[in-house]
Amino acid sequence: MAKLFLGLDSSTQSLSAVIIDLDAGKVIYEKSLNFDQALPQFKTKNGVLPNRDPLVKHSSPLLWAAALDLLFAQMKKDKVALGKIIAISGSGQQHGSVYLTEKAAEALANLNPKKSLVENLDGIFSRKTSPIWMDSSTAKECAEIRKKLGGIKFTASRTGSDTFERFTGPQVRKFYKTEPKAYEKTTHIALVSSFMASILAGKIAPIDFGDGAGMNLMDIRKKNWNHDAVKATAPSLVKKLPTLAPSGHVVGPVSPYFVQKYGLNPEALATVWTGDNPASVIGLGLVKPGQVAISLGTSDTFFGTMAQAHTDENGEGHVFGSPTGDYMTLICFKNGSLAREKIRELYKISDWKKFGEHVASTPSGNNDGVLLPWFEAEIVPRTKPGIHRFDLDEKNVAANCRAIFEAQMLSMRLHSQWMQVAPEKIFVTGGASSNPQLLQVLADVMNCSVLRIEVSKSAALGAALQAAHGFLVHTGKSPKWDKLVASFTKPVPGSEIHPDKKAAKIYDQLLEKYASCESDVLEIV
Ligand code: XUL
Repeated sequence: MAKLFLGLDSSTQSLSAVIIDLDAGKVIYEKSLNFDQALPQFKTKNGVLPNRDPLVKHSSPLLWAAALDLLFAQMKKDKVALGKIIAISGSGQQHGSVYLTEKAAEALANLNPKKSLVENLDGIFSRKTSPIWMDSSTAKECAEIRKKLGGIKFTASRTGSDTFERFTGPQVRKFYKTEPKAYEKTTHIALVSSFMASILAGKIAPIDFGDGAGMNLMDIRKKNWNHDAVKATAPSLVKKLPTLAPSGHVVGPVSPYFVQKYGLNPEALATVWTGDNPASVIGLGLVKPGQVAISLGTSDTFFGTMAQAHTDENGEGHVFGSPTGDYMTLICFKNGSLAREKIRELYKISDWKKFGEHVASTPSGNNDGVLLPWFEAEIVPRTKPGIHRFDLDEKNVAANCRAIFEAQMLSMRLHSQWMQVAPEKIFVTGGASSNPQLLQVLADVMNCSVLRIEVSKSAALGAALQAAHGFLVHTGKSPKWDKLVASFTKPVPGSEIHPDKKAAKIYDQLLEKYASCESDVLEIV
């Protein structure tokens, strides 16, 4: 019998499902359900509830529950062999938090299949809405917690990251300060991931080491709740937090609700979920320390797997637990395609092919020209918007095309050094990864071969693989992650680009100039 595993990804705008047949090494089903379109009664826009304060971004936990019902109904309608699913895991948008009362455990244990999940769960929340990762209303709380923990370096070295406005701890602190009564009534605080896992398991599920690291509450090395961080956040908090566990760990059989309503096997296992980024790391095949992926999207993201928890003393990058038991880093550069598109517009370049031709027509190192392309306020390095040129003629179209991408890659190299990881190969994904001229610059700056991967729904795929891994461990096997992911995460054939050794030397030197330009500008602004 085919061994099927279901991975779900509850992201900002949608809930997705990926089902894999493990022995066949194939994805057999994929589906996504867009929240705004499928559930308009919740009145979200791009998955977010309207709010007068632009810094406040909340969503509704009942929306996520309703989406789970709808997606299972859709799978049933699509005649998916739900009875053959052996284990389910998932991933959630990171940092978002759900606040439950003492009624929650009982409601979860007694889900009535004659009613919807919304009807079953309405009334278990001490806070109707959930702050999500897009929220940036907790600057004050971040400063308060960071101060109590001894500053950026100590906060990062204990919890994996400096305090960030979207991280759960500062959000919990704000809730405690602004709604103390509702905070007191809260018996359980869940993440999006552990909330969804709790519904499937019919009991309060643990938080995993991947998503737990996005809270500013977990000790990144010991993988338990950090006493000082918890104390700095809110009173009586430790009682409200669930246990921590490895992702994919079996919570129990799925709730009878899903068996009776949708035909899941009563022996199917519900496992611990993780965050969408840790799940993507698996879905992209980064299961060995030293493996790195760069996603060239709206923002550019640098993901890497590492064996030791090195943290960033400047507090720009994050360290989370990886579902493999190693660590992963996430460094997010806000001015990704956003900035590349601005240059394209500015110089009236018709398309990306032409942009690539401009890059190829200029020499590596751009005759020492450097551009700092912060069209938007940047996260890494933290700075205000500003465009700065050094030895670079503003009127030279081709040189500016090369300069922006060289700067972005040099910045990635510079700001990922704290990881102490020398990648053997870099996997690239995202829109701009189809541009060979840009990939050559990437390979040369990093002095490393580059391979393209095209995985859609990498988080849900990672979650399905996590379900398979969790099941195998549960049944006494010792599955190897690299074997498990191999047939699901193959790079695009023939896409490997090797670094040009001469160009790589030029970039070793340009990196020094880039770093000094950056620090000069950061001192002034
Ligand atoms: C990561 C982060 C986002 C969300 C998106 O720190 O905030 O990537 O996980 O869902």
